[in-house]
Amino acid sequence: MKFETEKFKQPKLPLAELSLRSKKFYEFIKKRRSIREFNQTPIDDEIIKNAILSAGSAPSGANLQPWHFVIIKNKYIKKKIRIAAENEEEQFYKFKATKAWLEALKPLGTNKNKKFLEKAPVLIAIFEKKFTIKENKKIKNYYVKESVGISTGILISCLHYSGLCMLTHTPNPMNFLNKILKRPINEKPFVLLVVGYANKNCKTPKFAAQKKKIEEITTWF
Ligand code: IYR
Repeated sequence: MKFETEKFKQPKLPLAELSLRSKKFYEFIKKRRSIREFNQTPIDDEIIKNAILSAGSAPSGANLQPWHFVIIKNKYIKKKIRIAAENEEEQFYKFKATKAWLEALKPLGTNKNKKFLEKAPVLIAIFEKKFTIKENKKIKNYYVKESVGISTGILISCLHYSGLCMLTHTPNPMNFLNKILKRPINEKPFVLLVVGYANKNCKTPKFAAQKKKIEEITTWF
């Protein structure tokens, strides 16, 4: 099969400049923290749009782009989401979580209360599409989790670069999001991203800043 191609030209910069860029990027990205205390300052739609465009530029299996993003600013919908999420979280903390899991969560101080779902100015529900429905036909997507995971990482990076804070929230199960947000059955909630600005009294656990050393996470040949 013939397909069209276009010339790709790699931008060229001096090594010193490239090296400095990598260092600057690391200095910037390591400051990201997951937060749970937001204020109500609104977010410019332009920032959200650019972040979604960035996420949509991610690599994906066969370039099938198996993702959908729902942006929620409406306070009634946020309230519905909070109520449904807190119901699931109550079950989780009371019955579903193993002792070991609750122990691992202790330093985060989390519980079933999810006030941030109403307080934060924007929620972004990210959906993964196992298949796409086109003209009544099912088209299978490939490497869906990998693709949506990479896309979400780019989304988080762009929002952080735009001066915003986030929480990657994953109430379990999340299928209530399909119902509230009227999404079709071929879409499965991946992450509920809570986005906004940190409340002035916002605190983060010190332990969250402790990242593994490079020796612990790499093997070089
Ligand atoms: N979804 C629950 C529990 C929870 C699980 C993990 I893994 C976390 O890193 C944080 C929380 C909640 O949001 O409270």
